[in-house]
Amino acid sequence: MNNINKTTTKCCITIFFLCLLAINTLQAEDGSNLWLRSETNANATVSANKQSAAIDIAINELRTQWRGAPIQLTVSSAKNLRYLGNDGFMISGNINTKITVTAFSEQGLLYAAYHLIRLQAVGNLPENIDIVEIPKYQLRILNHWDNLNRSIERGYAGKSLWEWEKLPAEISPRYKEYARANASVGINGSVLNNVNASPQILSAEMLEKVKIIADEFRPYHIKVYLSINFSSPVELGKLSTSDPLDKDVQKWWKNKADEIYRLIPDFGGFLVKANSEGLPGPQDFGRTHLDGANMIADALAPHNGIVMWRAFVYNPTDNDRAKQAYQEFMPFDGQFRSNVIIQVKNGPVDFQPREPFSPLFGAMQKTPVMPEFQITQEYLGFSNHLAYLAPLFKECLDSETYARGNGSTVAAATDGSLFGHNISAIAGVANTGDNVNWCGHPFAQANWYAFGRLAWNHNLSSENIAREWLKQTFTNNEEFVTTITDLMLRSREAVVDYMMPLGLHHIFAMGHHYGPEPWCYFPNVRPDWLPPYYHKADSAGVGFDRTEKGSNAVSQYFSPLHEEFNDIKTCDERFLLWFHHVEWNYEMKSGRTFWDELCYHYQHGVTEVRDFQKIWDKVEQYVDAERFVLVQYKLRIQSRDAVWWKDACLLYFQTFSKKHIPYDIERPIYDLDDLMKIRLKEPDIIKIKN
Ligand code: GCW
Repeated sequence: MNNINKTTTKCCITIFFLCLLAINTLQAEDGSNLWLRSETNANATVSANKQSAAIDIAINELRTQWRGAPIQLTVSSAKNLRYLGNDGFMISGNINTKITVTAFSEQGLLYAAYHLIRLQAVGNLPENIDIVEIPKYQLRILNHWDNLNRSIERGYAGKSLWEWEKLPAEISPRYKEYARANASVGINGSVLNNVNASPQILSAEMLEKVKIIADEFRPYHIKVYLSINFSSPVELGKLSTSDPLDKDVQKWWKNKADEIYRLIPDFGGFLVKANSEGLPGPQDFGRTHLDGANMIADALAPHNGIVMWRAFVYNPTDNDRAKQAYQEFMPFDGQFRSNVIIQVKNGPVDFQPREPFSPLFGAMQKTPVMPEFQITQEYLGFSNHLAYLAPLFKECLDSETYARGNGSTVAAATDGSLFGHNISAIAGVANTGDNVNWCGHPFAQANWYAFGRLAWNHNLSSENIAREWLKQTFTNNEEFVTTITDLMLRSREAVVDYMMPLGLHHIFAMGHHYGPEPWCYFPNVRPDWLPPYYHKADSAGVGFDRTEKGSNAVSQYFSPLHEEFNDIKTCDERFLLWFHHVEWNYEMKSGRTFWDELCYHYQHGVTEVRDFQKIWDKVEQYVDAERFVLVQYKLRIQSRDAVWWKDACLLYFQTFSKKHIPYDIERPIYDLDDLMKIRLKEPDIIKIKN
């Protein structure tokens, strides 16, 4: 480059940066502070009637962030406060004169502190306060699919937060930051390791490390739980069997539980994935899930530990994967020990962008059942796509099961209110990693936040949660908040539309689940791991017939849902291909043929994301440059991916429908042959796209 050119280039760069500064004077933020960005020099007057680590945190948070009247924190064991439970609290008073916070236990005060700070940050504080808050679920738990080598199954935000290699000597400051973030939204439990569990997690060496993390979490009232491998007695204990009815095996688990509780007296319990996707379980010994769960429960019972036994089981030989969890678990209803909870994924198959709720909700009435949601976006574009998931979580929680007539929602069937169980719990598969912004995509933080808020109160609206999160995470500016709340509320539906609208499911690329592969077929692979099993496209139509004439999965739902889903005329069109094999010419409620409707949905998904790009660019003035650019960049990826999905699915299904794509829909820009050659590897997607 000659000198003149060099000078010109320098000038241009300087002008460019000056322009950038003029456009955006907000300080760059890396997202590491999550929604906890309040200023920290408020200097409030706060006192408490007791001292403890949790109360110290409550005091400190309020002292530094509360800008109002003096606050008195009181823990009281008065009988008339028992209804608050361990986590509830009362706040009363006047924000200009005096505020009193009362709770039955110290953690109630902790949650109250974060509640007040949140109300203040989002501008929702009335002058006279009179608040009673009691969480809907007792146990509000994150499940980490973190492996001991610090890789994360379905994790898209870096490596595991748990630095096993440095523990117990070195303690990352992020353990406390993580605990604080969780406590601030009411999460009170964390399963540290992957459900595909290594037996090594229960080794003496690992337990010493787990103890350190539990110690870090304790002041924030986050209990630690572990996923266990059912064959640990053989793998770790060197026994000859892991048969749950074997006396030595039972003793091994009891001893292991005793060992854990000696180190971690408030240890929460075990999460178990057994006889699922190749993992060992009681069925390997001719026993049942009931035998397995009860045996482990007996080991934990003396310490008040619980077993969360997953119902995510399916077997390639059955005719419909969606029916299997129900078939497997319903016969045991009422026979589990009182410290067993059955953990059920929100839908009958597997965390798809949209599924009907699992029929086990409402059907299992004599055993506590807990919903499991996936916060990490395995099936919703990893940390590349902006997909606000509160609407997905709520769609399930608000679904009417009709188990006891109207009002028997999934939430009511699982929060203890409908069937009167003593334990209630809810789990979310975490989307955290060691990325500086915790979740990869700045907006993925909203899903962690929303899970916590809904676990506390499933009656909150997706809109209000989005508004609170935006105000705390970005700015209170009303134009920004209104505009981006609207974008967030549309985002999950957009993903459904460009990936798998109208009840399509599991047409993802094999293995990593990023991108479309509805054509994916290998003769030697389990059919229920391949998309054609789910879409069943042929010259007549597309969709899985789960009606009474098909697999009869509809029969697992109560009336009138059973009949509603069974009849193509009454079936919610959002679930049409979930329950029906629909003819290409079938007339939809819109008056269009099914094929045309499918095309319009794919197009709508694409159009939405293009719109999100425009909307985001318009709010640039309200967002710091660092996060603005990152979101902008990710929306570009999402736009390209949306077109990829649309072209791949429409061109592929067109080979069956033999119909033209309506003329007002964007023409494909890719060739099916080229799309079918794409072979992404998970690490590449994350490397290239993050
Ligand atoms: O959806 C599947 C995932 C697996 C996961 C499994 C499960 C942890 O693809 O990665 O394994 O669900 O929930 O057990």
